[in-house]
Amino acid sequence: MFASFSKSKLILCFFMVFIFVTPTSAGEYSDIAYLDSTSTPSATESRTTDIHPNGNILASGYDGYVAIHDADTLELIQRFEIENDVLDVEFSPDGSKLAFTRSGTSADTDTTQIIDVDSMSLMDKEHGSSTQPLMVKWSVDGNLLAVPNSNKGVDVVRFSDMQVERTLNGEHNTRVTCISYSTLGNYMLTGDETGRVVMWDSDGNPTGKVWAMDSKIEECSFDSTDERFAVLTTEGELSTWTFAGGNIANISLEKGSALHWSSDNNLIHVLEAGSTPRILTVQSTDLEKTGVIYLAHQALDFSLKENEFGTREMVYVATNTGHISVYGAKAIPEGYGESGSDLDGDNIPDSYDRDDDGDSIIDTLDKNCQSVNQLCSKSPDISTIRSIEINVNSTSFILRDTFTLDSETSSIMRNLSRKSLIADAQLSQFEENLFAQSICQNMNTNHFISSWKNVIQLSAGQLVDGHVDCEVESGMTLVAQIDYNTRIAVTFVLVFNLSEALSHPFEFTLKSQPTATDSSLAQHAEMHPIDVTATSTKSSSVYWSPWWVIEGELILTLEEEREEELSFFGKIIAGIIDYPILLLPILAFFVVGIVGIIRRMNSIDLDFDEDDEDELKESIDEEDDTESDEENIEFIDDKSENAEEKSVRRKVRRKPKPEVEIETPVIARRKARNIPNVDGPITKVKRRRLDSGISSQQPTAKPVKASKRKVVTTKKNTREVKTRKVVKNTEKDD
Ligand SMILES: [Ca+2]
Ligand SMILES: [Ca+2]
Ligand SMILES: [Ca+2]
Repeated sequence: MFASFSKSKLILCFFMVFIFVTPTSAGEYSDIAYLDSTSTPSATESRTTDIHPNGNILASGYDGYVAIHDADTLELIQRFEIENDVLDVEFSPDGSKLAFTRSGTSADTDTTQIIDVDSMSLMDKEHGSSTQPLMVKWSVDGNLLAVPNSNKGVDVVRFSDMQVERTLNGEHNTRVTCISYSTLGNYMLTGDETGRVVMWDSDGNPTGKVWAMDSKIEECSFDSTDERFAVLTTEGELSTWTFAGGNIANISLEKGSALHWSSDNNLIHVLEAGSTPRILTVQSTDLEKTGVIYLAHQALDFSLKENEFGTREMVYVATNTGHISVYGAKAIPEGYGESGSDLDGDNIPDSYDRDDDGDSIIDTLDKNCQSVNQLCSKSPDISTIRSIEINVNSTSFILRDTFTLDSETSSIMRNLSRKSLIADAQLSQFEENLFAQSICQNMNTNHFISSWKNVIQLSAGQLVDGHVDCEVESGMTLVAQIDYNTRIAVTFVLVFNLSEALSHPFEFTLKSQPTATDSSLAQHAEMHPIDVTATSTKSSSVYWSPWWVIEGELILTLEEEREEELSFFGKIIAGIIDYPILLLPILAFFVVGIVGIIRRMNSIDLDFDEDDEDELKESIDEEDDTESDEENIEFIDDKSENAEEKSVRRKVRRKPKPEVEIETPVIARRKARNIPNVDGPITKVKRRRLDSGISSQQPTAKPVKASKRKVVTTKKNTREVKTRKVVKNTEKDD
């Protein structure tokens, strides 16, 4: 079961050795993690998978296709169109043939067929059955094939002419759901839907050994020495038995799906379905758990490849999608460590690097640049490079470490997750949570926590404890199935306690940029450069981006922010801006005032009309008087008009006083609002600063460990400076 050893495989082996000598007691995590997925055009509902005995090629079955992929590069070698759903694929013991079963059609009941592996062609060897044969098993010599028949038994078919050699009938009352040949070829096990397991001799006669399990048998399998066998039920009961029939060990899992013995019989790998799908590795003697891979997708079947130490090296999982997802140790990327200009500082020279500027847009698709003179692949998009947001409060130091996956990986991740819990095209919040959870469960969180703890140096006190959570920042839910561009951003939320209470100015140094932890999904993302933001509950934000590896350590100082004393009028304005509702009583007051004035004016007009009448009456009475008297009357009229105007103006001027009285309480409330304001993410963005004095420290094309200490202050600047910085990088690099 060993693949031929390419250079990258040798490196991979080196990694595996490293993993074995690393103690695994530091918390539960997976030694291998998600690597990649196969793709088979038009195929959906991957249901079954098997690996070639030499480990080089992988077979998988879908709704109407059998696909053969290279087990290492995952490239599609051949795709066979099949009339109906493929139920099982199984390589012959010598690897020269691939048998598969499929659902029949009304026109064609030939449900077991053979592919010649050497010529990659479908042979005309067929065996018909009027039932749905869920599985096919080769005898150890490769001369016979066992498939369930329609009589609730098994047909043993000769490969040579595909005719039935013998039948194993009469022992099961329900459909046969598992078949196993003993490795020495003499015995067979069959299991059925009600949980009954039967052992048969080489002539196809029942041995009289029968076992009853609690639910449908998903898998029954002899070890390679015929001393023991293991049985897994759909309800998750895993049990091991002696050949004679005695029970050895039992464990209960959530749901059972598939199992494989390790080639040395020391381990059993079990696919546990259910709400937290995972592949468990247990000791075969006591079923004690020794390893686990958490899956963020459905898992119907799996196959695996062992390395020379007998440990699973690669695991291939049928996900009920168009993909087989592959788990393994990530090989060192091509070109890693070679000399040459390396813009992002990930140790992969630009000539090899798929993403020179580390913004998760691969070079060939990178259109992010500010001017035509720039090379877009060397001008990082600040919003998608790795970002860290540090927030310090009185007792804790919280670091949000966000990485963005490239669009291809993101799209596959969404496809895998779409049906992980609910079989529909929508990605639910629960499915997103399962995805985030599996990231944290698979990674070595202790390594991750210490990777940051080791590079953060506080000027006073230290970081203690440490806890990490995984969250999906964006790109999972509400993304259309046909969207192949939206990228998934994942955040590790790291919370440390402070050994000393926070005091300002709070200075700390980021000594270097931690890389991705083993088995972490972050291994698939660009880790440099980094967009850095830091703030405390009482400081404004400090911002530095992009922080290039070559810039060396970064010193950040959080100064306590003192609120500028606002003028009396300023406070009133601020109060109204903060609480616009306060305008209502003021407006109401104005309205009431204006209405009052209008009413008052009307009443004055009435008074004057009466006065005029009286005066007119008097003037008629005194008609006999001299003409000069008439002039007097006119004079009196003029005076009364003036008096009216004056009285109106006075009333208006009196208004402003109550207006000020209303606004006064606003000032007090404004103060109470201040503290959360400092913390708010929106404010933080507005206040992002960059020290222009430091921005002149440009990375050179060749990475040199900078020993210069850089201090980031809260000196105000604009994002334009940052842009200019990027431009310079590009120019210098060019
Ligand atoms: Ca690089
Ligand atoms: Ca890169
Ligand atoms: Ca890029």
